[in-house]
Amino acid sequence: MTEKEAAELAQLERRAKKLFSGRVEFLLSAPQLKFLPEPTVPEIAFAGRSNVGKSSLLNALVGRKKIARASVTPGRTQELNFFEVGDPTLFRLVDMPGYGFAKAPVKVVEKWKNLVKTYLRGRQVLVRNLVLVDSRHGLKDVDREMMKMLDEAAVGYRVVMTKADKIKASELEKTVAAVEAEAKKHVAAFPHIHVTSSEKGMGIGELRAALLQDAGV
Ligand SMILES: Nc1nc2c(ncn2[C@@H]2O[C@H](COP(=O)(O)OP(=O)(O)OP(=O)(O)O)[C@@H](O)[C@H]2O)c(=O)[nH]1
Ligand SMILES: [Mg+2]
Repeated sequence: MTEKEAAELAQLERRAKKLFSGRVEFLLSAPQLKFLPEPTVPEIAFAGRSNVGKSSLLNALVGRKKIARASVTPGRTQELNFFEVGDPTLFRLVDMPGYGFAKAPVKVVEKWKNLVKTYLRGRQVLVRNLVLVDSRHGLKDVDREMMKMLDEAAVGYRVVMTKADKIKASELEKTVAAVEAEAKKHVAAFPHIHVTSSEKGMGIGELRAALLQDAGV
């Protein structure tokens, strides 16, 4: 990276931090497609297995502890939750229910799955997805399934490793390399893997800057 590029990146990160720490407001919770908000601004959605840290990441990005509800019980988030960023609103962050294991009846999980699938495939203002992967576990088959679906939906996505504070640096390196190699095989996946810890703030500034660019602001 040249000095000029580094300076530009630093400036982008500052702008992103300012925007994410400014107006962020919960807009609505959509338990069904008919409750989706008007598609007026770009949207960035958070996907990932139950308990991977989607809600926590959203909270870390906006620097507030409880804007999205996080919990130790997998299956906490059960609807599509929309958060507006900027004043006036420049884009939205969408916290989604997790896939894979969830402490909920099969029928209910099936309903979330369809909601998420239809949203991901058909939402015109959806500009980017984040696929969150637990640093301790790496990619699981349900993640691969989701990535395949996103490839087909042709919406670009960033793979974001979460809970990096919970694993040794040497182990983390191995897992990231393996995820990176697999991501290369997915047409809609960005080659760069984001490594984050919502707990420690690791990788959050860089991800904010990337999302700002994704949203085109
Ligand atoms: N140590 C550590 N714990 C984390 C981190 N991110 C999330 N957690 C914890 O992981 C648990 C699940 O986090 P959530 O953010 O609720 O996960 P989620 O993906 O939104 O879960 P669902 O809504 O159930 O799909 C909570 O106990 C969080 O405190 C992290 O970066 N580090
Ligand atoms: Mg959640």
